Order: sequence, then C-alpha cells, then structure tokens
Amino acid sequence: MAKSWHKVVVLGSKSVGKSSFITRKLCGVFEETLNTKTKSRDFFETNHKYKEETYNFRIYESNSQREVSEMPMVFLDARAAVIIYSCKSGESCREVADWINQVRANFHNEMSIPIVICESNIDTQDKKETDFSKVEKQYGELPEVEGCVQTSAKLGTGIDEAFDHLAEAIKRREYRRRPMTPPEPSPDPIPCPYLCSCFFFF
Ligand SMILES: Nc1nc2c(ncn2[C@@H]2O[C@H](COP(=O)(O)OP(=O)(O)OP(=O)(O)O)[C@@H](O)[C@H]2O)c(=O)[nH]1
Ligand SMILES: [Mg+2]
Repeated sequence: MAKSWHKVVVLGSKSVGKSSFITRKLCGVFEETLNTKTKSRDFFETNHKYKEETYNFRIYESNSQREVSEMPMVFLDARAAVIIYSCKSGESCREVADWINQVRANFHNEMSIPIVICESNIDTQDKKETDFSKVEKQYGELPEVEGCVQTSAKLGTGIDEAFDHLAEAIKRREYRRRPMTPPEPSPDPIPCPYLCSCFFFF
C-alpha cells in the first residue's frame, strides 16, 4: 500500500540552523539560544498545504557528524532532502557539494531524491560569507535540485517556500512513478431486449 507520508531528510554542516528550520515549520517559533546539538535521529511530523493538497512530511534531522556507515539508515525510505548551509559560514556552503554527493551515493544508480538547498540565517546579512546567486548557478541546474531558497528561521522567511518545492517535487515524481494502469475490462455486453424477443419469437 502506498505510504501517506513522505520522509524528508534535513542535512547540513554543524550549527547551520537545521533544528531551527524544523522548529519554525513545526511550532512557528524561533529560539535565539537554541543549543540542542542534535545527536539522535529524531523525526517530526508536519502537514503542509500546497495547491489544494495536504502533504504529511516526516522530517528527520541528520546529525552533521553522522558516520558514513549510518547514512543508508538515514536515507531509508526518504522521498526528498533539504540541504542547509548558513550565509554566515562559507565552509558550510562549500560543504553543500559533499552533502549532494552523500545523497547521490546512497541512491546508487537509481534516480536521486529531489533536493532543496536552503541558505539560512539571511536575517544576519552583516556577517555574510556566501553569494546566493553563485549557489543558484552552481547547483540550481542539477537535475535533482528542485530549488534554492533563502531562509530565516528567526523571521520565518522562506521556510514554507522550501516546503512548497518539496511538495511540488514529490507531486511530479509520484506522477512519473505511477504504474501504467491496465485498461478497464470491457463491461459485460448488455442483453438486447430486441434480440431476446426475436429468439422468443422463433
Ligand atoms: N539569527 C538567526 N539565527 C539562527 C537562525 N537559524 C538558526 N539560528 C541560530 O543558530 C544556532 C544553531 O542553530 P541550530 O538550529 O541548533 O543548528 P543545527 O544545524 O540544528 O545544529 P546541530 O544540530 O548542532 O548541527 C542557534 O543559536 C540558533 O538560534 C536564523 O535563521 N537566524
Ligand atoms: Mg540540530
């Protein structure tokens, strides 16, 4: 039976704002002093409305220091991924390429899951170390990248837009994956009252 939820993996280097991104979507709040240092493989459920349809997302935050051997578990059943880097960290931006490779490696030769790239912390423009237009140019054309979005968990900017991209990607790929439905069996021939009456007559 088809699952009614979609697992989304949230990836990214240390302290880029993964938990804050999820918390903003789930609870609509932001904590300046959030210092959870995510260790466990938590998952959270949220509904997202997009184009008259409701998508139930199961969001998994992956610990940035996760062992490579654990990654197949992280990606098991995943339907989409969000890769977050912070505009305050050029290093986290350069590491986006590694995260894309992680996703690719875990799907071997199969079609990769769709990826949405988020530049977080955009409310802190003064400490900026990255160039979003360059990121869009570098990754936006990759077949698995569904969109690049600038986000701020503090202001709530771009978070729903990122989920819209996920919903759109899932919708489109579900459609492509849908098996061909066999043709409907032709209905039983309707007995013709005229013919019956003819037989009766003879
Ligand atoms: N100003 C601002 N601060 C943010 C934003 N997002 C996250 N932060 C802050 O950045 C710090 C790290 O955020 P987390 O959400 O814990 O980052 P993380 O990627 O989950 O961290 P790890 O799980 O430890 O890798 C926290 O102090 C947050 O309050 C944002 O959009 N704007
Ligand atoms: Mg975290």
